[in-house]
Amino acid sequence: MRTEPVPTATSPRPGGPGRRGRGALAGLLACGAALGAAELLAGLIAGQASPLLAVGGAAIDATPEWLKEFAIRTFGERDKLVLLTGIAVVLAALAAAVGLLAVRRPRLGLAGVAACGAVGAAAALSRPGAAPLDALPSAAGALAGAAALTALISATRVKTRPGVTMVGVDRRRFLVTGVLVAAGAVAAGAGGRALARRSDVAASRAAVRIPRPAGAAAPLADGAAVDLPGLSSFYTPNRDFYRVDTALVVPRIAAEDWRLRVHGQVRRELDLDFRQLLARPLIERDITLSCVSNEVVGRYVGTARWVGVPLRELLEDAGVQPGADQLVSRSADGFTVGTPTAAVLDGRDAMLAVAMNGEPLPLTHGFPVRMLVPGLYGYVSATKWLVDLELTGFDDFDPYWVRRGWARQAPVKTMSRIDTPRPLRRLAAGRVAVAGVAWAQHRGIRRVEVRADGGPWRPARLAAEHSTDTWRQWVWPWDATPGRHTLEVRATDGTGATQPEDRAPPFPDGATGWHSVVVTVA
Ligand SMILES: Nc1nc2c(c(=O)[nH]1)N[C@H]1C(S)=C(S)[C@@H](COP(=O)(O)O)O[C@H]1N2
Ligand SMILES: [Mo]
Repeated sequence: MRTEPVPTATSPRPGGPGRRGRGALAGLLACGAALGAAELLAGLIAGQASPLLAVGGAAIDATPEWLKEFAIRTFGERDKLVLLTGIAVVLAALAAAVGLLAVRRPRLGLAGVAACGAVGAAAALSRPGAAPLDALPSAAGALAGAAALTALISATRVKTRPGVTMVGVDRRRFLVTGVLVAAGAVAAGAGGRALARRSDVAASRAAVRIPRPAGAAAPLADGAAVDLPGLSSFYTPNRDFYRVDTALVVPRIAAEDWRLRVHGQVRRELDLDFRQLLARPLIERDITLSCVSNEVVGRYVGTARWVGVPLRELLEDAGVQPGADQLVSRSADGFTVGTPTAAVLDGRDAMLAVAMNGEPLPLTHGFPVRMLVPGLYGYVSATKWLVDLELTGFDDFDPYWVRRGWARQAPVKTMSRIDTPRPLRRLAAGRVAVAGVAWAQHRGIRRVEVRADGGPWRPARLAAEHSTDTWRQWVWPWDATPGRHTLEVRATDGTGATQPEDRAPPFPDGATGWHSVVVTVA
């Protein structure tokens, strides 16, 4: 390409504003080229996460507890989008800085690119189950970034001809190079993502047939499910079921590729595939699952009909050795959970679930296999994308959240919630159905009481008890009089213990306190 110095007022001096702006732009474009090349390589060596997602995953694991709590509280289920946006902003600032540096000191600019590549490679290699090959996308990205940066920076360099003293930026060449780099980056990135989706787990899931459970769920008793506008339905549809996990990208494991290892302090190691798992007698159970991060007002709770393999029978086949008081379960993405072995063996319906509300587990809820132990918060019982069970001791291993200060033992705390009326609602005077749900999995709910304006507690009408492992809906008919009113609810569990009034945050073993709602009656 012919290069022509362009003497103009807007790009007058070497290193002037025109060059600096182009330097920053060159950095951003080179960063795009690097990411595009990295995505392409990540897609080619199928199954490996891109450096960008590896950095994101490492950032999630390294986030201090207070920040994580703040993020969950502030952004809810959008926390991952916020994290990715944050990474993009930091990366863009870094890229612009490298570009600016490269204008004056090209070698230092290239060193900056190499450093970014090294960070990407280190993050990729630090991910659970990483192989040396996982450094490749970062290396390819760094090479592409360096090449793009060199080409773009040389286009910002001043050209002089003998006898000509004009100085300036070679705009045309910069523009053409920039467009080529951007187009290449987008094409490579899109190609990489398409390749990554090639191994389609959705097809595997669609092909799964869950055999009829030998132990069908008890039919729903009359009056166990109340249908009332504003009240949570007894079964939570899968699309509405809360999702809480540390996975930036949902692990994608085809049922055909799934294997489970049961090992550690056992008499006999087990190794089974999905077909062998489904060949075991299945049970079908209605179980309410709740998250320790659920605030008093929270929605991180839901009830589903699950089908799975009784975990106790599996562990009995393996032969648990005395002293193995902790069952450590591992997810395909390296996440770990520690469950008291005693809780799994005490006769409750602990299971390896394969179906949720009549379909194979949704990918986001752990396809193909997840664990469930009624009565325990999710982080100590409900491992999704389960691939490994190890019998060990509580003294021998700290799982993911325990390492971050959460309690080792975390039975669900008794909780109740007013679903309707919604807070700050304006209501008409007269009969109002106050209604909600209460849960104390595996102990059951014996009583729910409601009061208005700190008056006497009144018993709510409870839906029939379906199982102690599920929540109970409740309704309280209230004669609303004009004015502003505070409604409060509290539940008493099957042991007779009443939900305490003291407000405590979720950390370290679950929130406590009464839910209250303020409404205005006209
Ligand atoms: N692999 C994996 N499993 C996991 C988690 C996780 O981060 N990774 N989070 C646990 C937590 S804290 C909860 S509350 C439940 C939530 O399950 P759900 O997303 O299906 O509602 O999953 C548990 N299982
Ligand atoms: Mo959780």
